[in-house]
Amino acid sequence: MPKPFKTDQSQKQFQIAQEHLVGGVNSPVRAFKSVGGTPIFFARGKGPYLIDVDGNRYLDLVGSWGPLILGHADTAVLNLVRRTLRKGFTFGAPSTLETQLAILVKKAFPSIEKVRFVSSGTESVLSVLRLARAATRKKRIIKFDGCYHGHGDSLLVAAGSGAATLGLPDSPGVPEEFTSLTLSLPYNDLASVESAFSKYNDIAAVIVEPVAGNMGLVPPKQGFLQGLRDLTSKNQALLIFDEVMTGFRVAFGGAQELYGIKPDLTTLGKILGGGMPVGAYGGRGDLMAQVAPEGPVYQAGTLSGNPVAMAAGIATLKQLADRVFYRQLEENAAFVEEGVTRAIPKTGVSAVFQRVGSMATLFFCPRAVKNYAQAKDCNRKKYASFFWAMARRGVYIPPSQFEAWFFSGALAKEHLKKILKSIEDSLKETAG
Ligand code: KE4
Repeated sequence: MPKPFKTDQSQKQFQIAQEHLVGGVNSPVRAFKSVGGTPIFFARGKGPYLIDVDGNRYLDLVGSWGPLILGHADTAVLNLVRRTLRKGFTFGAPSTLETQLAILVKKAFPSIEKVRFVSSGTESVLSVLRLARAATRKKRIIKFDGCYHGHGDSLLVAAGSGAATLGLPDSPGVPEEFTSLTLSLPYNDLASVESAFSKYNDIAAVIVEPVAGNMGLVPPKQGFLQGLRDLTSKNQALLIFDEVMTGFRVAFGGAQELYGIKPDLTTLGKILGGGMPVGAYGGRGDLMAQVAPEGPVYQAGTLSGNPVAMAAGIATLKQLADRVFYRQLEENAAFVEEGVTRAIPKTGVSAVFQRVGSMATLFFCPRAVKNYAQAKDCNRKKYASFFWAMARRGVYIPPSQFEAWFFSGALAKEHLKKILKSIEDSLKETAG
């Protein structure tokens, strides 16, 4: 049985936080609503580890929801950020670091001819949808059930991630006028997209998580992404890949590199900022030329492209650019997938492990999960007890069935073996 797991300090800190912060957190999914218990407060991270305020140490499979593909407090990132900080934090004016990061983004994403940096994934999606509607002079947007594209009003329809975790597919405060132009269809269901295009002639764009991570990890079915590419081209609509999570994650060039599909526009975030607040949108030059100040589509941001965040992104992407990194990451994640898949039948639990690159999810259900409806059928109570069984064994996975796990490059073989053993033991404990 694992060592006693103290959470006194987290409980004390959560008590205080709740007096000042809404729900004691700054993002709902951190409130542990779907796994129960007190949210864990972390004191620091280094490499593959997180240490909480009670001194418990964990191998981290959340990586701050994706950004920390290099692990915590990566030395090269730290050094460049430190050097940059000494020269000032932000100028609200152009700096060469923005250009450097933009060049790195274009090197990774050949479909991106021009970039605009913002400060979050939500901001990148808000901006890219405004651009898509302006460029096509059409209003309707297609998204997919269980996909989450940030908390912009018109996209909080059957959204995944925290909205699904809290069972808030549609948030109060969003007037139906704002969502009436959003069509949310089942993920991996090309026929539903085809019939939408035959029914509506005002569809500006289809936005998709090319690998879904916000309903848990659901890969695109063979032909799904190509089908979206063909249907949008045929109907003069734009294809937007929301690669906030998959960008620099499933490959240096994201899902569009992995599956060989060229979207018209792409949104980025998370890894792009190396742990600092950075989002971006970019794509075809003729489309991006319509964004102010080149064109009339307005979008702005006080801290967009600030040097410190740019430095963290540059130092991160430079370590990923040689792609050797991804070979090792793939080998490590495949090692875990193989071990878990072999172990599941021995544990008496009905579960399935799904993975694309270093993104994965263990679903508590008997068969593969291909869409949101199937993800919602999984046994979330089992997931909750599994989450705590893993935490007690020193492995931190997302506190929700509707999130993806992220393997970082800081995990070595001995860590992977500990993770595997913890998963097998935790599954057996959950079966009981
Ligand atoms: P942010 O505004 O949280 O930087 O990005 C929004 C976003 C956009 N697109 C995709 C595909 C995303 O996954 C996200 C944010 N992801 C969630 C985790 N599933 C962020 C975690 C949170 O909300 O606390």
